[in-house]
Amino acid sequence: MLRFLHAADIHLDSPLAGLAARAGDHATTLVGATRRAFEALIAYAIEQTVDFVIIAGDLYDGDWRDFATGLAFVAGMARLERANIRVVMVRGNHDAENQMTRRLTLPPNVSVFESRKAHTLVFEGLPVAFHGRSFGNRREIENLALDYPPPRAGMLNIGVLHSSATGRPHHDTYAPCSVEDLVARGYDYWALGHVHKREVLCREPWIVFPGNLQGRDVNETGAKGATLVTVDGQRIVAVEPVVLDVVRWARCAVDVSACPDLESLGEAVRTALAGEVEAAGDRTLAVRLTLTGASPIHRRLIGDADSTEAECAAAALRAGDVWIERVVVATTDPEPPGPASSDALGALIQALDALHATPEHRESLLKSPLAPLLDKLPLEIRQAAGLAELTDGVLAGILADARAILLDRLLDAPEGR
Ligand SMILES: [Mn+2]
Repeated sequence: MLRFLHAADIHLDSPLAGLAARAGDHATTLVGATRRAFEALIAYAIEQTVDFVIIAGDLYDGDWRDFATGLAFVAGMARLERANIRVVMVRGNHDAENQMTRRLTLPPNVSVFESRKAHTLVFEGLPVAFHGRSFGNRREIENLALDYPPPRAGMLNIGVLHSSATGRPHHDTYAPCSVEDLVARGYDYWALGHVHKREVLCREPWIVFPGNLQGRDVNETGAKGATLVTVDGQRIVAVEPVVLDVVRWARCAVDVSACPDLESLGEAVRTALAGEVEAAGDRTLAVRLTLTGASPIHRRLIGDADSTEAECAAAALRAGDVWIERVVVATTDPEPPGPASSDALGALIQALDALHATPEHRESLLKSPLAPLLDKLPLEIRQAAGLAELTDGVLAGILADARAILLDRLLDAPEGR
């Protein structure tokens, strides 16, 4: 019996997205999440006494700021060396050879594939042939799989490759290849990396993306970890996910239409989070919270965003070890005041409606002041806020929010709020 762990996309020491000052007590946990998940991988490998570990690229997130990240990796590798566990790895787009200016000597149990050409590694006493090739450049657009060496007879053949395969949403195309290209090499197992969501592309032979070790933003929800493979002779008998993340990302939508005030809304949020907290076990849960439904306090929720966020954060703290990454208020007004509700108010609402209904007004809003303001924002902030492109729908959303804020100030705000 032989057992190995297949991991990829560790992105060691990369910060989790959406971190802000308001992370408060959670900041340290969130900042250190990828490092702690890596340590969990090492601990698991030792505890399970696996024969070797494969890292299929993007071990690092990019060039190190200092040597601390590289030293953390060496520390993990040294622990595996003492446990007689071998490590075989390729570099991916994030840690391509030309991306990294700093170097550290790795312990002898660690082998990194060269980037010049696909080649085969074999080790004494291990009936396994590893075939692989690292990324030399960040942008590797060739189909690297085509040049992988033929399988070795009488051995378990494993291909290690960082690749977008046939293409996956939200992932740049690197070293693209088809499932057929991989099957045609005649290997027993393809240890892929790059795609952050776990996926088994094929079972005969096994072609596996283990997903990343630790989710890094709200698009990487659910359990994360590595894949444990069991081999009997030359036959793979089990391929199982192993959960190793220390922070779990989730999206949670809460219908707050039955909540007449912030207090009851907090209670609804706390209840809604209970299931996610349970699923996350003893990990920190990072949540994108979306409030939905026709809410009697819709205008208040938008008009006093600070109170809304703080109330949700308070509810989250009561639910467990939960950090709210963002609160999205997607509620609607159950009784929107009409244009005829009162003279002055009616005129204001008519003016607001006209802003969107009239093409000239829409045009002028888009040209200024919105577009120049948005141009000043970095693209990633615009994307995070859903403002990457200033479409008609986006403009309608901004105007609806502006309307709610104005009406909240005029109609609902108590003195001095
Ligand atoms: Mn990656």
